[in-house]
Amino acid sequence: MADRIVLYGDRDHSSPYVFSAFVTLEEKRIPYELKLLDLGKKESFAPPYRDRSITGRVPAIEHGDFFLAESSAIDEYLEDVFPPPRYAAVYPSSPRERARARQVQAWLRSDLMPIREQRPTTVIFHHRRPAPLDAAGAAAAERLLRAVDQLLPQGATSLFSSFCIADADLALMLHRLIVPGDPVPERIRTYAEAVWRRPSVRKFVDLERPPQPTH
Ligand SMILES: N[C@@H](CCC(=O)N[C@@H](CS)C(=O)NCC(=O)O)C(=O)O
Repeated sequence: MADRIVLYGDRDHSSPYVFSAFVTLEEKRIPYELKLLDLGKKESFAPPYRDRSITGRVPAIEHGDFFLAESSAIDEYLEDVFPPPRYAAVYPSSPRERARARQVQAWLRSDLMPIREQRPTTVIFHHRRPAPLDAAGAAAAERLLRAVDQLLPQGATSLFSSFCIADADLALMLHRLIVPGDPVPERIRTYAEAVWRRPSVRKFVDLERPPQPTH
């Protein structure tokens, strides 16, 4: 029997990183169990999760006796262990496109802090109304939109020839602007909304959430 997979997420379903691992599992149609931690109660920093995940952060997956945290490492592990063509691909096959997808993922996780701070995912998933972006937020939004304009082929609904997990991560970042009504050019909005309609993404967006985020 195949090793079972457990995905550890946050009780609020508001982590963009859990989102990424969740979408990968759903795209690949891998059976898994979702276990939720209450980050408001610092459950991820309590043993045994703290020690098994090493970082004390969500997401992590448990696959048999292997435990792994860090969302993009999880996405890549799942791509390696459940590869195409038997399972849907979540990374492009060409080395350059694959590298570009990883670049986008790394960038979204390490930059654009003013957007992440002023447009937290509660704006998307808990319909919180944010204040207008300040100058730093507007500058970060401009950098994001300029990068997407450069990366996205005209009329495309994915960065490469078919969907990859960087599209999901990028669409989430764009929805931080789209949902509260910040200006986003039409073709970029069309792209992000197409990604947002994927069943894997919808399943995460439609998860039942506590009325008040705990974290
Ligand atoms: N770089 C990590 C970031 C993970 C992360 O920051 N997770 C947050 C939730 S969004 C967390 O676990 N926070 C624990 C806490 O603050 O109590 C990844 O990509 O997985």
